[in-house]
Amino acid sequence: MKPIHILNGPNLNLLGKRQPEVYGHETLADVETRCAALAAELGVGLHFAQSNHEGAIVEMIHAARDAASAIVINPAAYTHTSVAILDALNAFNGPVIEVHISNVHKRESFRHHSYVSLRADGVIAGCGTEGYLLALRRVVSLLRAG
Ligand code: CA2
Repeated sequence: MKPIHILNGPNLNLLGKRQPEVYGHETLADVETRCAALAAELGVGLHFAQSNHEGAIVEMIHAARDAASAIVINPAAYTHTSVAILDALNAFNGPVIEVHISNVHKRESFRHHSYVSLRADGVIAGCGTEGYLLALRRVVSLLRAG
């Protein structure tokens, strides 16, 4: 099985450094460590990345077309704005799970709409950083079910 790509959008590099009341105390490096441990337990490869640039995320999704069996993505603010990320995901063939650390539906109304949800096979929101682990389990289960 090709690795699973976990992609993160803008400002998530600040995780654990600002707004802990919304996003918790873990850093993105902590999240990557936990995901890598779970991936090893599940016997799958993992590629974990973050960018603050929309075009770079589009290119990461293009790269995943050949290199990944599934995508877990937290597009951050681009969730609510980016047709380009939606179009890139529509050109990817495997499972896609969208993750949000916070419960976007409990927040401002502009966070209630997601372009990415038009493509995602599942959405996890409001489960904190554990959402990444739940998403990883879900894509492995979808891939194993064939
Ligand atoms: O809840 C999520 O995971 C979000 O995708 C996070 C985005 C936000 O725009 C989405 O509506 C929901 C924001 C990511 C910014 O992350 C920060 C983390 C710590 C400090 C500052 C920003």
